[in-house]
Amino acid sequence: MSAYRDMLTIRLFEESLLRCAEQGLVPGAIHPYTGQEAVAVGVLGARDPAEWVVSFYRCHGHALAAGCPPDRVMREVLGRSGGLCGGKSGSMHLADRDHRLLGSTSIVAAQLPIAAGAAMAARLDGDGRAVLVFCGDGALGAGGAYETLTIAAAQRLPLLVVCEDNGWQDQTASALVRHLSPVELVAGLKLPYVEVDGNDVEAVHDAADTALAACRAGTGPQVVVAHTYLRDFHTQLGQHPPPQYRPEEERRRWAERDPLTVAAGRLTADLAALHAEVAAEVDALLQAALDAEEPDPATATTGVTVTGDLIGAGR
Ligand SMILES: Cc1ncc(C[n+]2csc(CCOP(=O)(O)OP(=O)(O)O)c2C)c(N)n1
Repeated sequence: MSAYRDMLTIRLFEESLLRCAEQGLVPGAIHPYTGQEAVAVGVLGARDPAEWVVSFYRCHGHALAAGCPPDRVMREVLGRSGGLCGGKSGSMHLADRDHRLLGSTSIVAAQLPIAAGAAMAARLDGDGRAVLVFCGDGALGAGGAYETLTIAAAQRLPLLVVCEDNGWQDQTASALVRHLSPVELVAGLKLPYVEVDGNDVEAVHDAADTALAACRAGTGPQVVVAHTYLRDFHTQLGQHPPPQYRPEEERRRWAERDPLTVAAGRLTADLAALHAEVAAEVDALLQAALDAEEPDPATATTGVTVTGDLIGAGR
């Protein structure tokens, strides 16, 4: 029930932000996480909260599932004071030291070497903790991903790579542009991996739990390839992309396996009441964010140092 609630919170959070984007209320672009909620909630449900997480531009769901306060995430995305990073980072660059969200990056695959560095620090600290990093399927085709995975394997770094294979890379179907699937790629690098139904939160949780245990035990990097689907479009810049971007039949097929539908099938609780409750919560935090001031321009060049005193502080 708690996983269902967490996924529902992310879904309604993202849908309200999409409506805001349509009204021009979101500075810059947002990359929705609708449809992929079971990956963040399943994986981060298996994490030790002391373990660092690194994300990418599709990061709102990861931040919420990592325990970042939803009101502060909402304010950050809307560029308001009180946001996770003072309202100065925006949608693609969420970071929160209190909840061990090391950062999120707009540069495809750049999160991987950052996470490997954190995993190196964890290994040197000998604290038995893993580092978790999320990426899309397209990111695994980037040169930096290959280099990171090679070094992580050679150094046996405690790194869990969660590849969210949603079948698309921006507005291009992955099948049209990739030579190897994520699984073929990591298998070729001789990395231990598991494939999982990324719309089944329990299956994702179990896969991540096992992979994290292996990372912590010192067997080196592990990869979870989660097959999932993005319900909305790659990014939302304040207008609807043309409908021909995603085949209607494909969208319908995946909608039948929506992560909320899959999880609901196992529950007997009154989900209508829960929906109303979560919707009211999300409405309230959206309103509070919209009512908040924009950051004071005098603070534009001040910030929080997210690294340095954080990683490897115990050494
Ligand atoms: C280095 C770099 N190249 C290109 C882009 C533009 N870009 C943003 S998202 C994206 C597609 C990435 O697809 P994938 O890794 O599958 O993740 P998804 O967006 O599907 O979650 C591209 C090419 C970028 N942000 N960074």
